Amino acid sequence: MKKLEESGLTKEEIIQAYRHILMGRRLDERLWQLTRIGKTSFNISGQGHEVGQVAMAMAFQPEKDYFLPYYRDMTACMVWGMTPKDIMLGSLGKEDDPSSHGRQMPNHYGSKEHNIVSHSSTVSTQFPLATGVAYGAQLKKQDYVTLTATGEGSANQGEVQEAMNFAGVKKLPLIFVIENNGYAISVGTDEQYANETMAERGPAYGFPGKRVNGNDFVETYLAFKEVVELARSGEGPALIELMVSRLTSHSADDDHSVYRSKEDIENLKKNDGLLFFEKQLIDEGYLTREEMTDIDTELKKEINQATDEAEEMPEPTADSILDHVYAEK
Ligand SMILES: Cc1ncc(C[n+]2csc(CCOP(=O)(O)OP(=O)(O)O)c2C)c(N)n1
Ligand SMILES: [Mg+2]
Repeated sequence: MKKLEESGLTKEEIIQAYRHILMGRRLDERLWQLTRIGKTSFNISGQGHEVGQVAMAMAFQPEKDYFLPYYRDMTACMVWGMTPKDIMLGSLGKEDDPSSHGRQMPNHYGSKEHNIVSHSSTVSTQFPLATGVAYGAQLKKQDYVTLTATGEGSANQGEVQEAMNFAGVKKLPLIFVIENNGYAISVGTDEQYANETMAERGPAYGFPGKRVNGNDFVETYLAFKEVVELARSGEGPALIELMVSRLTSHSADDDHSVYRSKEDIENLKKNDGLLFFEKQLIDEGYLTREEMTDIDTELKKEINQATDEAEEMPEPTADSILDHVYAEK
């Protein structure tokens, strides 16, 4: 693991990164609970992706850069500016949900205010949309960079190849991310692709591709920082393959014990990036265990408040069903 000081980030920024990572975990745990008691319809979890997502998102400038996420990117969306209450409003399908005003399934993140473009349930359709957003920067001579992500199974969809090819041809300021957690629902990587790595598809389309350990905060942050700077200075796109773990079942409607052995599931806990990051923070003198406990308590309070406030908000009314669906003239 690279040392935290090698990131070039300040102590405050590293502690902020930890708050984001822990918020991602705790909020997801809450969303999971809400499905179990019947208050929400669904949850798909980013547990095991949080460290990589925070390191990734911190390499961008969310106030101007665009993000076209996929359903596991809740933690990255919060670095981009969404709040736990925004997320909760989406999961509960409320009228004030910034993602879709309650029209979409939970976990389909979007925020006009924060340059986060909502996505379809059809996996990877955000890839060609992202080429359009990035092409816009080029045509309008603006210096924003676009980020889009998907899973390693979804990366085999046809439109992913079309998007990467177009981005390579046009040298778009676009960073493609494949969050490789080893599974597409119940299907392991052996049955998903025959390449050695997903990263090697970057050079096939004429731009860099790099595989990084998404549990190594600094390795991930520096890898993104490098390609974001290149993209912003007109050097074109890059592909990052983020190696992460899916610590939970695919979704709240799945039970991974059906296709993962007990031993594999036990081993997942030993590969939890949150625990690595906490150990690193202690070993390298950034936080004590007591300070972490205090942060955890604070975040849980914030989540309780977000849950209570979101629950009290109104549902969309039946007569507004077509609002926010079609563009107004
Ligand atoms: C085009 C399309 N095919 C199938 C599905 C159903 N589906 C949703 S998620 C998923 C698995 C995706 O796996 P991966 O890309 O590895 O992402 P992960 O869920 O592991 O993060 C599938 C098959 C879908 N939504 N869209
Ligand atoms: Mg996967």
